[in-house]
Amino acid sequence: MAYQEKTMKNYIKNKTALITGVTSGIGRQIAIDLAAMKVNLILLGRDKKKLKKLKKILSKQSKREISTYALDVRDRESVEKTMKKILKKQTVDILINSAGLALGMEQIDKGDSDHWDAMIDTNLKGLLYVSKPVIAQMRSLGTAHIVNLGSVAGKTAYPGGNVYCATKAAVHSLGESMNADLMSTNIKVTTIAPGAVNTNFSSTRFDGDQKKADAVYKGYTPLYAEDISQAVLSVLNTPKHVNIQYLDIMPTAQRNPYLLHRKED
Ligand code: 8X3
Repeated sequence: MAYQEKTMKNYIKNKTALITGVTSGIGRQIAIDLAAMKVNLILLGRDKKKLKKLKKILSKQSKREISTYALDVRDRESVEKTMKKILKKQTVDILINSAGLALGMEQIDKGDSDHWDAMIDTNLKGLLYVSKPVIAQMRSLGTAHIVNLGSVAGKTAYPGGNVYCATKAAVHSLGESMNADLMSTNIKVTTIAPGAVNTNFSSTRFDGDQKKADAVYKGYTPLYAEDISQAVLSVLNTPKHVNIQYLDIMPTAQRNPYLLHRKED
């Protein structure tokens, strides 16, 4: 068939997206933007109050179905139970694995083992616990899309990044394996690998030390949650035959974790 010029189409209208980590940052923004694209939403997060508030905001602007589930993706048993409940009554066309965090920036021999567990359990094991039952259902749908939030940290490790970098490298690797395992289906898998994004990421990493967190984004324009969400939307809003498997997004001032151009004040 000859190439035809077409205007932008909404391929995801009326689809249903399940998003983890929606109570802040990138996950929250993706939920807001998908609601505007007329997508039904299943929102997962740890904080019941924040979930309730987000649902209220989104319900006002969207006539789509929105349900929320308070859930810690680290808790395998409750993930299994909750996912069973969700998948019994809804089909998930889009899965956004956004829940994740970094804790600490100590050298490898000084790292806090509890931090390590929390990062591995959330960023890696939590993603697996949620994805497994959703993918099983997606196979029966035939056509679906999974987006995993990776990081430039998963591509290029940096001092003090150690376990966080390792979990994100594992997410990148899982994305490749998911694509391989799902080769014979129309289920697409995308890894999004952002550089510095100004969310609560750094204040969480530095245990609420706002001075340290602000210093991470000083002297240049970082990315914002909106930038990542826009990229996720454009990756999702593609025809069935287009699978964008991997996307790096960096602030223009940052070319990799070591090359960051800061202006002095
Ligand atoms: C966040 C990017 O460079 O702070 O995943 O690790 S970085």
